[in-house]
Amino acid sequence: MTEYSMLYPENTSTRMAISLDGMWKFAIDWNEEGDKECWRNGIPGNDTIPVPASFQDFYTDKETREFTGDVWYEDDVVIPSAMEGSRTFLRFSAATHRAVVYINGEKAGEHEGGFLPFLVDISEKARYGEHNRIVVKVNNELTETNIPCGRTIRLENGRKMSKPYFDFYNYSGLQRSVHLLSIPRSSIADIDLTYSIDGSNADITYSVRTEGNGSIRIILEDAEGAVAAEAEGKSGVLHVADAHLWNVRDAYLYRLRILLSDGGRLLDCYEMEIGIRTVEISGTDILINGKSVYLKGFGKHEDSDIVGRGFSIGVMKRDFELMKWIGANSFRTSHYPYDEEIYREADREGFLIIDEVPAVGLFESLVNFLDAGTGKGASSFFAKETTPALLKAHLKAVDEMIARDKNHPSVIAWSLLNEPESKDEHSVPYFTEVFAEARKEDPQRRPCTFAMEVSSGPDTCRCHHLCDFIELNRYYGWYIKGGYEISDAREAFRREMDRWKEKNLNKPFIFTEYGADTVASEHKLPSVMWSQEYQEEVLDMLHGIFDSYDFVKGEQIWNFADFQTTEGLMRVNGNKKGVFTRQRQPKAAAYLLKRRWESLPSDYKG
Ligand code: GCB
Repeated sequence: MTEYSMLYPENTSTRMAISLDGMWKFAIDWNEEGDKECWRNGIPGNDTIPVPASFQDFYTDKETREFTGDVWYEDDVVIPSAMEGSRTFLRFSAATHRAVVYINGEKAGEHEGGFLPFLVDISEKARYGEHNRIVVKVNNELTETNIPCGRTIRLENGRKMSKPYFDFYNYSGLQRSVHLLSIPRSSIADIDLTYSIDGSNADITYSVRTEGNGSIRIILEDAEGAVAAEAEGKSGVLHVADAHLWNVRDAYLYRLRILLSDGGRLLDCYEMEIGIRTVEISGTDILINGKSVYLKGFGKHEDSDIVGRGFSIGVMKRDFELMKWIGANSFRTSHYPYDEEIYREADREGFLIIDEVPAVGLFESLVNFLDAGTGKGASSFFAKETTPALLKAHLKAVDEMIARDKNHPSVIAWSLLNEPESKDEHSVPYFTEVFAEARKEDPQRRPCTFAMEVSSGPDTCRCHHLCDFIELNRYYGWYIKGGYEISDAREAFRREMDRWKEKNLNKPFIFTEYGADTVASEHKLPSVMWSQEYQEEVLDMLHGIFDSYDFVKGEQIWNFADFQTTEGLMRVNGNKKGVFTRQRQPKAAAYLLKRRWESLPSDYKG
């Protein structure tokens, strides 16, 4: 449970949510003097920058793009007099990776963890009906005590540099929306929902957490606005006759209205859209509303030209249109929880989400994603001095992610780590705590899992017993035996899969990564690695293997689109495993996937 309410910022009859998105003042703290020079009272210079956005890709000099340290944002906000008397908050949908928030020169709050929201209570410090100076210090340094993991080094010229242990650019800043919130003193803080379906009827069991006084009434309205069920009390059951279920690529949303009143006086009202559906693992099946589903889709990134990892509503729309066009039904929020708007859109479009916490880079290697497969590097990432602090940050992110996302019908599972060290005995207690936390926090007890890289194999991984289904990231035909050796890649892959089969885990397997880097300009007949032809050959080879094991219940290719990474020998201005280019145009493989996914039934192998 988080210390503050994670409810999405809605305007209702009792609440105000005012967007502070737009141009903010911006300054980079080149000389690490911002604290000493009291920038909290006002930042120097007159540069301005859009919020939300990553700061990196607007500027034309490399020093700015690669800047590691503190960047400062400032906004002048008139806080309406009408907000006085209620509780007033600043809500940051994310600040990457840590932030300190000041109002009128006074510290109001701080938060660590770059991909989840936090509230800062400014009720007492705000000047109502007047101008207020909001200053935010955002720090983007990577450490081994926070997720995602990495290091910060110092170059000989004194500049700091980020060394991510992961394969995406360390974009940062205020990358998601900021809101000014006004919430009544007695208010609705949270709600838990669980579903059970019985024939054509459904029961929604609910439990509301409130602050202050009042009693609860709860009303469920169907998509036409007709009342479908009602109940009273902080916890109870809504009986829905002839329930219209939320289904894969066939969404149906009800509106839930929660009213907090005191003797007939309305104190607070909160509204949200929900979908009635169940999620369950049974043997090797993933069941949605009791029916088997085969996952088709992507590992994605929030990544696009110019705004970097900044949320772009236009890019979001395009991505969903492309996912519909290609016949996908799901995606993983690799490697961090995405902007809340993306989950709301998935709720509306009926996409299934594997929601991933930002636990990536938990492997002793500077280039984790490349060295991992070779087994290079020490094998005790979880037996370091930093481990207790890392675990604390990890558990906090799990709590915040589940608190934020638990009521989205689209979210069907929690992915609790990406490609961690899992062969070492020290992984076991660490993973056990993370899994226990997720299971404790989620009222719907969704399946929990983690994505395994190739050295976490059938005979080496010590943690897969914790998973409700298995996520495999496999690059046979690329990192393993690429090019003309692809026939050996196939044999090696088959041997691995046969070993998994022999283990008879009786759990579904999902391929959460597979693919090949492909430069959109390259065509070659016969193929070579990096050409569009080769991407198709790899996919054909891998799909053939997926199809021959009944317990494989899904394929999410890496990656939806080309994306930015740190520069280096293995990356051509970013990772090119996209099925679409970074500008969201199809490579040849997109047509291959479209043919395949449109022809596979939704309950394939069910
Ligand atoms: C992986 C990582 C992902 C990388 C990908 C790659 O295993 O999970 O973050 O981008 O491989 O392309 O190497």
